[in-house]
Amino acid sequence: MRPVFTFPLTFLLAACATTHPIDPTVASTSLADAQVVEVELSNFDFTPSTIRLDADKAYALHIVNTASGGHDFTAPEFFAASRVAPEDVASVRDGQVELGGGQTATIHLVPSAGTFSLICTHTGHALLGMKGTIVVS
Ligand SMILES: [Cu+2]
Repeated sequence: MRPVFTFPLTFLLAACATTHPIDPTVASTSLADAQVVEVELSNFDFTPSTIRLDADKAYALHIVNTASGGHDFTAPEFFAASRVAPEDVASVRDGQVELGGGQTATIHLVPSAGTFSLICTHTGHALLGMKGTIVVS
């Protein structure tokens, strides 16, 4: 008897290929020359609280949590409007980069123009001032 899993396996591979596309625009952008922008997360601030970027330019967003507790960098509209490098897509979940105490993350991306809100969604942190704005022009 022929293996019955041949068709489903082929289908699964095809599904993976279509749900995990590689953006040719990001790949062709010289991310090696990306400008490093550092954003510090602390109790209870983003520094700087207003992040200014140029549209269609490559950046390495270096997010540093200097606190001993966890914080997140949540900007779903910003990430949705940006082309995030394929290798960094997994670090951004639902527009959010979660960082435990002392952790860092670097997200390579090319932003699009707009003004986007930035917030830490940990309970009470935004009320204590942990919010900001990302301005891309
Ligand atoms: Cu926080």
